[in-house]
Amino acid sequence: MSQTLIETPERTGNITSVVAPALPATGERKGLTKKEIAADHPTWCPGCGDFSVLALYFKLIEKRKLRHEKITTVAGIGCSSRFPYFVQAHGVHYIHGRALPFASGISLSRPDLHVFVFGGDGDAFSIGGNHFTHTARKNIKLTYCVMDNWVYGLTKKQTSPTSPLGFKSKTDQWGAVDYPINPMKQAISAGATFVARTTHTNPNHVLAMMEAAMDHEGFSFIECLSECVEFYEGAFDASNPRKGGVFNEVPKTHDVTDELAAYKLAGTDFPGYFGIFYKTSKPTKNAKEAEIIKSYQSKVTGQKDWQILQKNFDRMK
Ligand SMILES: Cc1ncc(C[n+]2csc(CCOP(=O)(O)OP(=O)(O)O)c2C)c(N)n1
Ligand code: SF4
Ligand SMILES: [Mg+2]
Repeated sequence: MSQTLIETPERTGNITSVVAPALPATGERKGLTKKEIAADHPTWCPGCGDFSVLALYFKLIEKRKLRHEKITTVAGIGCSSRFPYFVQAHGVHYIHGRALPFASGISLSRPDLHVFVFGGDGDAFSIGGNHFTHTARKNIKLTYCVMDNWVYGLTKKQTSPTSPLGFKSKTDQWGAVDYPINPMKQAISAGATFVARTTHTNPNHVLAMMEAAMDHEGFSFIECLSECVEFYEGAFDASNPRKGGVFNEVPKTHDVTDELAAYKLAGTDFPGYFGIFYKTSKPTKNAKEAEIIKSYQSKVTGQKDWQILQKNFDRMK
C-alpha cells in the first residue's frame, strides 16, 4: 500500500475517543485507481453477479476518493462474503451471520470511517437474522449491501430464506415449502432508516444506490439481486430487460418518507421496483453514544482512567 496518512485515535480527557479528522481537500492526495484497490483475483464462478457488485464498489471508492485507510469492508461467510478478500484495503471476513455486530463496533468507535458490510441472503436473514433486526433498530451508521441470490451458493444449493416456494434444492428436493421472507419489508419494519433495492445487471443503478446509502446518516440497507449462475441460473431474468424482463424504477411520485407506502411498494410481485423505497432521519446510536461520552467526560475531568474505573467498580459493590 502506498498511502501513509493514518489518523490515530486522540486522547481527550480521560476517555479515549476518536476525533473525526477532516478529509484532505480534493487534489492534496490523488484518488485511488482500481489497480490500487483490487486485490486477489476473485474466486467466484465466471458470470456470478457478485463480480458486478465488487466492480461498482471499486467505482464508488474511485469516485468518492476514499483513501486506503478510510475503506472498511466487512462480511460474514458465503460466496458473496468473500468480498473483503478482493479489496486491497482494511476489511474483515468474519463469522457466518455475525458481520453486523462486528461492523457496529467499528462504526461506533471510528466515526471518521464509513463502514460497508457485504454478504448473502443466508448470512443476512437466516443465521444473521436477529443481528439484522437489531442493527436496523439501533440505527447504527453503516451500509449493509445484501447480495441476494435466493440460494446458499457457497455450500452448493440449499434453500435460503429468500428462495421462492417450489425451489428445488439439496434441502428441498421436492421444492421449497416455506414462505420466503421479503427483505425490503423486513428492513422497513425493523426500523432501517434507508432501504433500497437494486440489481447487479444495472451497474449505474447499483452505484447510485451505494452512493445514496453512503451519504445516509444512519443504517442504510440495500438489497442487491446478484445471480448465482451455478445454482440458480436465470432467477432474476424477469427483472432484466436484456433477458426479456422489466426494470421498473420506484415511481417518481413515491414519497420515500412514507413508511406505509414503502411497505406497500415492497409487497409488489417480482420483479417489483428498484430504487430507494424508504428514507427517514432519526438520531443514530453513534450520535447518542457520543453525546453520553461527552457529558460523562465533563464529570470526570482531571481524573485518571484507573480512578474512573475504580469508582465504577465501587458503585457495583
Ligand atoms: C456457523 C456456521 N454455520 C454454517 C456455515 C456453513 N455456511 C457457510 S456459507 C453458508 C450460506 C451461504 O449462503 P449466503 O449467505 O446466501 O451466501 P452466498 O454463498 O449465496 O453468497 C452456510 C450455511 C458456516 N460457515 N458457519
Ligand atoms: S456458487 Fe453461485 S454465488 Fe457462488 S461464486 Fe458461483 S455463481 Fe457466485
Ligand atoms: Mg445466497
